Amino acid sequence: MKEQPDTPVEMVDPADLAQQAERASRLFSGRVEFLKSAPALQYLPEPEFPEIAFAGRSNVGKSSLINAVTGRRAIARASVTPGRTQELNFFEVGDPTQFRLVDMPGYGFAKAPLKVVENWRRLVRDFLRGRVSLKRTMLLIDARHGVKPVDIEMMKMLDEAAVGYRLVLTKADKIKASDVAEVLASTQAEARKHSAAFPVVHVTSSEKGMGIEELRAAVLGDAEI
Ligand SMILES: Nc1nc2c(ncn2[C@@H]2O[C@H](COP(=O)(O)OP(=O)(O)O)[C@@H](O)[C@H]2O)c(=O)[nH]1
Ligand SMILES: [Mg+2]
Repeated sequence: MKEQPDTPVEMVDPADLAQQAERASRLFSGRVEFLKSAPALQYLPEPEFPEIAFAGRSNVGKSSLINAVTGRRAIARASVTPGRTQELNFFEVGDPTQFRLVDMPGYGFAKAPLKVVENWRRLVRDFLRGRVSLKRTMLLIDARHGVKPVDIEMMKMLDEAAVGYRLVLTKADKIKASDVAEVLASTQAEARKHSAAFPVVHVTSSEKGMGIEELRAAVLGDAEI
């Protein structure tokens, strides 16, 4: 039997990938606009466009990555003030709108009251389960720490909701290349244990622009599925 490539990326023609990246960067250099914050499900915008969510522990580099992908200096941070961390923030891309980015509330913050954690879990789980327009989630993992038990909990929520997700290592500039290779291998090994996880893990640095173009192309591709 012919051996199957185990990664979707290997099946993509490099020329197509380059074209996709160019299209993505053109799209992101146009209209990107904050739409609204939803502190509870009843405040969600109508699910009229495809959505790509960004999730991860607080401080993992979520806002920085959204800013890097959209080529804005502070679009994600502008709407997320410290007291409003338990909200889903929606951004629109394209004119007319092509898709939305969703900045999900961070998790794993130290010493959070139980009630806050429970609210987070309910909001996130209900959103993942019920959001028909949600095409993909980018789950950010700090390259310095690798996948932690709280991240595995999040991965299980995504598996159970059958929401496909890509693992994205952040802050790769902060560690040596050999350590990046090691955390990439262990993260890929973890991804293989999860039904809804992509086998290919992205390596990024918002600070240095590493992996941003590829991620942009992936976001666009996922939004168009
Ligand atoms: N060196 C480096 N620092 C980063 C990178 N991404 C984020 N940071 C820093 O990590 C901290 C948390 O980033 P932020 O985007 O606010 O994380 P969030 O809480 O997940 O939204 C900030 O001090 C950022 O400047 C990166 O790629 N490289
Ligand atoms: Mg943030």
